[in-house]
Amino acid sequence: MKLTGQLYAIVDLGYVKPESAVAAATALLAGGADILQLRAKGHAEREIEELAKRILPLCREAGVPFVVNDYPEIAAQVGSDGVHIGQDDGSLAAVRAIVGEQMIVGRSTHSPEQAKAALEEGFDYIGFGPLFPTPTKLGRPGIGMENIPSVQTEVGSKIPVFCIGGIKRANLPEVLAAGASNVVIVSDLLCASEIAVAANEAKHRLLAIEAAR
Ligand code: TZP
Ligand code: MG
Repeated sequence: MKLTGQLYAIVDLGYVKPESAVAAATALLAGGADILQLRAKGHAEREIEELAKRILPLCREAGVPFVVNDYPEIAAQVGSDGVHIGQDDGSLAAVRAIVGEQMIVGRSTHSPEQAKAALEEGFDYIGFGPLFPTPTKLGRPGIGMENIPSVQTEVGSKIPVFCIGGIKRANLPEVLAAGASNVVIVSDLLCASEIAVAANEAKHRLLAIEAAR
């Protein structure tokens, strides 16, 4: 499965209770998320695996790639389309040894140097950020938007670059004007009163801005 589309949404158990995770996934998909990730920091692996097994068929039905954050073993076990790892989560080769050659493997990057290194190592896509400080990723400073154009040119011409961190429906115009084309939006969607409506607004805003370029 290939990663296409501009809106990468995350079911993050920092915002959604485990018992609401499937409903949140359903709503994000209904709203038009192009990629869906399950992110569950500090939860038991068994619980994450159970949720992943329930969310995977929803993504399959929607034709949307499903990505598991942080746990290559769980990704391999449930047969997700992708796995996402951070800077401290080891090499691509170590992940490939667990998930095989077919799975999409993404890397979080926090600087242009890390972005280029991830491309050279062979990752299938990157997250680039946090652009702005965000409660979803506490303790990480915002890196700003000034390096988006160079990362788009040098990395984004080869693999998808998803800008992340503090991105909301309201600031999509400025983030895309700064050069981004694909984004991850977490709290702005999950904290909305209607997750599906919020995701749909984000999706349409992205498509409209892209179409007007
Ligand atoms: N990695 C960098 S910023 C971030 C992650 C997982 C969180 C983004 O969440 P939000 O709520 O969209 O700022
Ligand atoms: Mg991680």
